[in-house]
Amino acid sequence: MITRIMHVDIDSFFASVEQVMNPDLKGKPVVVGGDPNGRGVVACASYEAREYGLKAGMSLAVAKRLCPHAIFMGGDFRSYRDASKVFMGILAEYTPEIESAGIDEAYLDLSGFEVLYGPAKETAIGIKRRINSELGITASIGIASSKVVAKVASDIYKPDGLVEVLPGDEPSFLAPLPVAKLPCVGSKTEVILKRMGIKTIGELGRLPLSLLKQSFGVHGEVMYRYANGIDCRKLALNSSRKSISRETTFNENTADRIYLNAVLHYLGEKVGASLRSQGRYAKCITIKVRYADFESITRSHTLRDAVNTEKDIYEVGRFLLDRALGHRTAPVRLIGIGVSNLTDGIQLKMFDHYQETMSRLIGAIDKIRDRHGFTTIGVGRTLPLKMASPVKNGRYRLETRSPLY
Ligand code: TTP
Ligand code: MG
Repeated sequence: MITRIMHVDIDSFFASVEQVMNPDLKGKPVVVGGDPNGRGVVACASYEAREYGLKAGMSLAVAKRLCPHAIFMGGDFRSYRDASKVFMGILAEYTPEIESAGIDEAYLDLSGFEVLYGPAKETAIGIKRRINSELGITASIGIASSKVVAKVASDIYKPDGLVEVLPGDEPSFLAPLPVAKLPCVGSKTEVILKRMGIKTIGELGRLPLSLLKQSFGVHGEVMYRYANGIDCRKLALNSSRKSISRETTFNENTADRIYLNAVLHYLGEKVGASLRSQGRYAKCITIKVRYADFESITRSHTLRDAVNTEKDIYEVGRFLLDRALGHRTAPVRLIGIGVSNLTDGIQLKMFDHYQETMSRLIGAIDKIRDRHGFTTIGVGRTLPLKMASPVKNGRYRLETRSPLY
């Protein structure tokens, strides 16, 4: 049986949803990320904005300089989540062999599918049409014999692209492309490779494995395999997100521990609510701190038992934050908290009335928040936020929320 993997990725997802919700924005440079006079970063730039050099991760201030007439907005995560559900629902109608790889992307395994349903490319055209008619946005699709090649293929003719790499053509397809197109090559690796004189994936694939291992450790081996189109990874079926996190960049750097704890607690509440809405629990809690000088640290702690209450998440987060900051009084630019190592349930300990009471209490809190807004109920620890941050749509308006990263 010939392996056929499809990678589907929506084009400029957040900005496209905004353009659908407000047709006046169609054809215009749109940036989702927040106030351009604030200190956040671009989460998504529409393709019209990309023509001016705007891209995800760029500071909003630079984005504004490059494209002063762009329309900047904070983002409406509920709508993005709803659009994502419709998108995943469409894909699920084609095959149950799906791995969701993020809010706007997924892999489908179509191996053996062609005999029943015709060529994979025809299926891809149908999927693109469905996404376009039901959501009003475009997606790009890559089809190949492995995940990595399908992912590269979906990316090279964005937006509205469709590329199929036929079996056996993988090395010649990859060879001329710049190394940065490989998902395992980040910006730092790209710089190192450039210094080594390596610009294309073909050149990378021809380097001796031993040299790559020596320079990049185990990662070097992955680079070697991917550059040669070798990727035996199976789809992680029905996997939803492997981690959930929230972070925020402050308007002004702060060293105020009480305020930092308040924000950490609030972000922990959001993470907990999201975890519970998926009926999941987490074993690993991670915090992230970025200082004013951009030095960033992350600290993690793995628990023996999985948790999902904000109290548990915050307590570990607070412990990690206290330990990370120590006696440092350096101002902080960003903090974040996340959970990973997720499970679908926990074993309730027998006669654990506390756990039972807590889960009932949290369930009631979730319902109140769903109905009346997130900020209607909270602990005293988040009071400093009540005083410092405006509330919009029942949520504190922190600077630059980043729901995914
Ligand atoms: P991507 O699929 O990486 O990007 P995209 O859909 O905006 O653009 P492309 O056409 O190149 O696929 O990410 C999906 C969404 O995830 C994106 O619209 C916004 C969000 N996101 C962030 O919040 N921060 C980030 O740094 C990135 C890369 C994405
Ligand atoms: Mg996308």
